[in-house]
Amino acid sequence: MIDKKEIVAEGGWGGDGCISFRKEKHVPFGGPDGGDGGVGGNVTVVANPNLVDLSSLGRKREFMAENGHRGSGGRKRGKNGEDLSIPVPVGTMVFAKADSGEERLLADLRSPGQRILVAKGGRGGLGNVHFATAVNQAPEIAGKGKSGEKKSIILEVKFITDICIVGHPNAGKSTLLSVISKAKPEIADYPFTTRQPILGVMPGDKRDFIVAEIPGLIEGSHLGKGLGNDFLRHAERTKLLIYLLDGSSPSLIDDLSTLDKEIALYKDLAQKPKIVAVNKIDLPEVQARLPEMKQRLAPILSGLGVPVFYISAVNGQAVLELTRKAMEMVEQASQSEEMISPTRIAVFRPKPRK
Ligand SMILES: Nc1nc2c(ncn2[C@@H]2O[C@H](COP(=O)(O)OP(=O)(O)OP(=O)(O)O)[C@@H](O)[C@H]2O)c(=O)[nH]1
Ligand SMILES: [Mg+2]
Repeated sequence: MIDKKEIVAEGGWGGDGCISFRKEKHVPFGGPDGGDGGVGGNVTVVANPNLVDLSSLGRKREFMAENGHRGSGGRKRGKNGEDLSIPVPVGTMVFAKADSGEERLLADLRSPGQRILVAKGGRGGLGNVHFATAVNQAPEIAGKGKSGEKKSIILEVKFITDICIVGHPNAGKSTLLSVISKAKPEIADYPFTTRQPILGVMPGDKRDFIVAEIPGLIEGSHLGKGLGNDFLRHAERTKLLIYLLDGSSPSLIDDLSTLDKEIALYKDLAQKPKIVAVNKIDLPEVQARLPEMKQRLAPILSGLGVPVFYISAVNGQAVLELTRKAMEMVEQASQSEEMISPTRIAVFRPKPRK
């Protein structure tokens, strides 16, 4: 999966202005009539809902729009160069990289079809009609087309999701995603089956919820162990994390603490609302240990206000309860985000004294 790429975007050159003179019968000294050059094409980046990563851009690094065409006689303006659109997934952040290496956010393409102009085409040169003066009525000069803007651009995809399922390899993340959404991730009894984030759409009562499965995390993912923790960039903009634990693991509490540590080591993920789900309770050995698990987990999680569910992704037990709670928490998180958005700052006025 390619979710970060640096490219060079270059607007097309403007077309040159034209040097030409009117040639008409019976008009011995026709004046200048060279038209202007066309404008160079712009380079834009456009959010395309059918893409999930940047692989459609291939190995190409330089993206240049078409040059403007030359002007021609009869005051004809040259054709403008065609714009070049670079398609990227929804959730792509577009940065301009300065020579100093500093990156500045130009746009966060959050909705399908949203676009940003990243490199403007150059202006066309003026035709010789513009250069005629009282003393020079037959100018043999025209303007040259200008070069387009050239910029280093960094494209970084960060999925915009409602829920991210995180957990150790083999915990059953793909199985859970496949039962709550129409996604069809590969499911297998070995670790790291899922090697890139997978998106699914979970239907809710009022709206759909976007759910992602993040590849398995292990102790040391932040140091590059296993598949590393780069994929967590796709959890940065989620509203809720579901920690999925494998109930058949002999070290459930350690698993929880390792997972939580790996999450906390990645940017601000520690601040996200969470639910813990212990999976595979259909297995008899897990059933047998269930009371003990509950006894050990409850005091840790209730203190933190983190709900816990004991589920079986395979037979659906308690999955509905889990998803209901998840949707409720996502809605709560969305509302509190709206409250702190700058356009919604509440103004509190003191009540007049009686
Ligand atoms: N008994 C039982 N097995 C389950 C359950 N959920 C998943 N499994 C099995 O656990 C194994 C791993 O499931 P996956 O869904 O591939 O797990 P994952 O967390 O996506 O694994 P990775 O992608 O490798 O990180 C598979 O053999 C599943 O059939 C469950 O609720 N009960
Ligand atoms: Mg998986």
